[in-house]
Amino acid sequence: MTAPADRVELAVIGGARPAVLEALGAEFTLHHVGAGDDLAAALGPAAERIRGALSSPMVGLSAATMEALPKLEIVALFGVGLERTDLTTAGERGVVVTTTPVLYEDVADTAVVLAMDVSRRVTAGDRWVRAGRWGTGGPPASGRRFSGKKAGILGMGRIGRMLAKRLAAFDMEIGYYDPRPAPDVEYRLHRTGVELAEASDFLFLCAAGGPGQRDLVGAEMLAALGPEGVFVNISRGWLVDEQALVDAVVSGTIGGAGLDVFAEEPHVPAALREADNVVVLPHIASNTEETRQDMDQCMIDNIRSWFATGQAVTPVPPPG
Ligand code: 8YV
Repeated sequence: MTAPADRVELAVIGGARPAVLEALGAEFTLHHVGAGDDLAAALGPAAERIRGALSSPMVGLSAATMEALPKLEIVALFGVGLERTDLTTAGERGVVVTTTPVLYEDVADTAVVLAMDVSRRVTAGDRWVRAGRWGTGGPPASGRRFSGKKAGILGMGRIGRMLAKRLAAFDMEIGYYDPRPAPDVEYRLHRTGVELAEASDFLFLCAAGGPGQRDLVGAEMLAALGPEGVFVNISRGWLVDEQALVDAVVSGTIGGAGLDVFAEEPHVPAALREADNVVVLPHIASNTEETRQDMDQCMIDNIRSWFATGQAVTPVPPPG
């Protein structure tokens, strides 16, 4: 496709929602490339003209991708995760990275939904009814109470804080662990994640993915959570030792797990799919119509604003 000479050209890497493509497609020339594509080969000579890129946290923009786009000025991500976008290279090249910080409430809601679902056996009960088991034998298995229990939050960032507010409304006693303690919250700070898990009935992983971060939650922490404990992950799958989690739910080392994210999405280990004490979701914590529309608009506003005024709306500060 030849682009009108006066239009700014953008690369859409790994797709974008129709509303974003429609709004930005009316003002900019869009070049679509796949998430794993070699950009120089996929874009050809257009690579030299690309001034903006649209991507998502799970795809991101590596240093090599940025090198392939010499005129790149802005990367607009559809989401808040930064672990697959090289902020150091972006900073060095003067590339602005923007996110869509409009999704935290929905993610915090999803953490509550998952914790309640596992403990009160909502999805398990649904499966039981659909299987025609009601009235054909004994009663369904009992769940465990949610209200008034002890909640542990790993990572007291924006999502952690919103989750804590919600859990407080369920009369829960709230503790947290964060390597950077939050002086503005009144919840009890524990010295380690294991100590937090030991003191918790529900353990929520809310930490940011972070470059190089892996396996923050492992066998020791899960053992500390104990056979009545429920583990919830709305953060990133690779922050959990997934094999240790499989072992813990299958052996009854923990009571159950509610998981929105997995180490190698979209792969969900069969043992997690099959376990009756596990609820699995397809990474939808922020996926409500309202939030998706706000995310669309945020992405559109960032691109428009940057090319109209030289200022982005929700830029990420460069590291350091
Ligand atoms: C996804 C997320 O971005 O914001 C993030 O980092 O993981 C999610 O909100 C969203 O599902 C679109 O890919």
